[in-house]
Amino acid sequence: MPSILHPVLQLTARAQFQTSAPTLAHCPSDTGAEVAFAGRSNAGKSSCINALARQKQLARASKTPGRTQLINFFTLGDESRRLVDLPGYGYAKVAKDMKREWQKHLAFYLEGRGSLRGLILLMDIRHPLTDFDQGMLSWARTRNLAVHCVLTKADKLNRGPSLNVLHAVRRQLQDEGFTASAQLFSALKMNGLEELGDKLGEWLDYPPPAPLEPPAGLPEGELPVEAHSRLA
Ligand SMILES: Nc1nc2c(ncn2[C@@H]2O[C@H](COP(=O)(O)OP(=O)(O)OP(=O)(O)O)[C@@H](O)[C@H]2O)c(=O)[nH]1
Ligand SMILES: [Mg+2]
Repeated sequence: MPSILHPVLQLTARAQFQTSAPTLAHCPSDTGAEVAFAGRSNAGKSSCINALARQKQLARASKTPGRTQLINFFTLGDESRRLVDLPGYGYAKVAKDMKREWQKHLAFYLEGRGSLRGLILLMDIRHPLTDFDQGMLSWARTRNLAVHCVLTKADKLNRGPSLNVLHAVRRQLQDEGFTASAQLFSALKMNGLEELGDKLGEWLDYPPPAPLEPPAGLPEGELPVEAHSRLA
C-alpha cells in the first residue's frame, strides 16, 4: 500500500466529480491546471482515477467498453487543479457516426484546452503501443504536450514479464523519438500510485513551492544592504 503521506496522493484523495462535458464548449473554465487520462476503451482510465481518488465509483469503471462517452472533470481540493477522464478511443462496436462525433470533440478538447498540462496515456500491459496509442503520441508531440505512459493491469502478468514489457515500451518510445516516460500500474493491487503521483505533482505544480523565507534576523520585506547595492 502506498504511503498516505505522499502529498499528491493526499490531494487526489480529495477528488470530487465536477461536471461531464459533451463538447469543449461545455467544459469548465479553462484556468488553473489539469491532467487528462486518455487511452483505448477498456484500458483502465476510470479505474486509475478511482484508485487515485481512493473511491470505488467516482469515475465509472465498467466491464462494457465504451462506457465513458463524455469528458469528465474531477476537481482536486479546489477548482484550480483537475483530473480529466476522456472517452476511450478505438472501441469497434460503437456506431461509426457516434465514434466520429467523439473523436471530433476529443480533438477539440486536446487542441483547445489551455489549462491542459499533460496527458496520461493508459495502455493495457498486454496490448501496449497500439496504432491508436502511437497516433496519440505523435499528435501530442506536434502540440508539444507532455505524455506519461501508464501500463495498466500489471497484475495480469508476473513481475519479470511486466518489467520486460516496461523496458520494451521505453525502448520503443526512445527509438521512435518520443520523450514520453512510462511506468507499471495496477488499480487492482494499488501499485504504481506513488510514481504516478510524482508525475501529476510535476504537472499540477503540487505541492506549491514554499514561499522564500527572509534571512534570519531580518524584518520581512527588507533586503540586506549588500543586496540593495547589487540590485542598484
Ligand atoms: N485486473 C485488473 N483489471 C483492471 C484494472 N484496471 C481496470 N481493470 C478492469 O478493466 C475494465 C475496464 O476498466 P475501466 O477503468 O472502465 O476502463 P476505461 O479505460 O475507463 O474504459 P472506457 O471508459 O470504456 O474507455 C474493468 O472491468 C476494470 O475492472 C487493473 O489494474 N487490474
Ligand atoms: Mg472509463
